[in-house]
Amino acid sequence: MSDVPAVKAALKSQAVETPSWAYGNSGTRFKVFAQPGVPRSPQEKLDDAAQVHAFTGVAPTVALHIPWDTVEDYGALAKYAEERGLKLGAINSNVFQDDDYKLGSVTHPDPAVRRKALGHLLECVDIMDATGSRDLKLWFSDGTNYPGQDDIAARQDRLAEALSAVYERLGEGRRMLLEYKFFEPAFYTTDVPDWGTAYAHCLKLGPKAQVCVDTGHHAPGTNIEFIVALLLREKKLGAFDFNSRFYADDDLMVGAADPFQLFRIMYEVVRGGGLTSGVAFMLDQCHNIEPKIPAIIRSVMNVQEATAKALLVDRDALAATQREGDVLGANAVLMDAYNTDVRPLLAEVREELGIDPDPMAAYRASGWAERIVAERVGGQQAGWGA
Ligand code: PSV
Ligand code: MN
Repeated sequence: MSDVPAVKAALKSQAVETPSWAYGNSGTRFKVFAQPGVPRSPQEKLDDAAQVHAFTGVAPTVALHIPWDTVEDYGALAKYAEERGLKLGAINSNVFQDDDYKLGSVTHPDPAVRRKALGHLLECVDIMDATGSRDLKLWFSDGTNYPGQDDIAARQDRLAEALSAVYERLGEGRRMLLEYKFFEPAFYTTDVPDWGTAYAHCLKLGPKAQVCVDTGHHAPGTNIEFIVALLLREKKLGAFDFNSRFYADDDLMVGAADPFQLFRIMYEVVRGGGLTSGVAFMLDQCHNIEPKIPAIIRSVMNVQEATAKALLVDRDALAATQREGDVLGANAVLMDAYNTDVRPLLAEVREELGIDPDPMAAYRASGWAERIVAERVGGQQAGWGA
């Protein structure tokens, strides 16, 4: 698409969902560095998310993580979000932080633990009903550390049973997104390690079940854009958890480690109709050493830049060179788009949206960072498990 008004319209309609947990403290297993001004409640996380939306114009929803964002009244939280121009997004379940889950959650050998895990997932569906969230995101840390520890195939049966119970409970217009990750915390087998496993379960479940591609959850060198193209073709790409990585699940800012990979992914999204088919573009990141709100603003901008470049690919020229078997010509068409400086175009898009063309500078000048440091004194800062 090189029709500039159409490119701009597509960029204005793209929405990037930010994760509540990225506003809280995070770290590695070695150290969590607390930052001043970090939210102490789900409401304060929404206050920060509202800033990201105000300065980017394209981040209107916030994903919740249960129990990290547990509140008494989810309807009231949704209203709180709405008053700030936001909506609550995907509900992320958590069946990995309880002592009972040492040997697994929905695939645990003990049916009592499986029941408990399923209970949590169903509670997350109740929460979706209260918040109006469309998506339930399921990530399972389930797996084993040693050969022989458990029956690999039996664990798949247990997984299928739990997924089907959740599927049955999903309301009209709701979706479940099954996320895969090849290892960690399990080191020998993981019960949903790859897109193929996630796809196989989603296919059996039905149209409300789709795959979530977390860009940090693959072995090094994996061709993620191929996975994206294939899942889109099969109508099974439900969402992205965007982040970037140098080594494993680093959860760094999307587009920071490998902007070219992000462009290649976004090209397949554009090519496969994923910009308009309901694919959720979510961030799943941890800002361990950098200030969180500007890091999230930067991440949203990185997604927009990759999307803009993908939209600028001259699809007709690409198709012609591909038909002719012109290997270098085809590659050049793609690289021309990638090498375009789209920042002026995005600045125009922002001006047309009525926001500052430079979100980073505008946020810096807003005084919000200083205000939260001054005001958020005392109480317990949010973080993993809080
Ligand atoms: C697992 O590593 C994961 O990517 C899942 O999406 C979790 O919900 C999230 O991280 C927690 O940060
Ligand atoms: Mn994720």
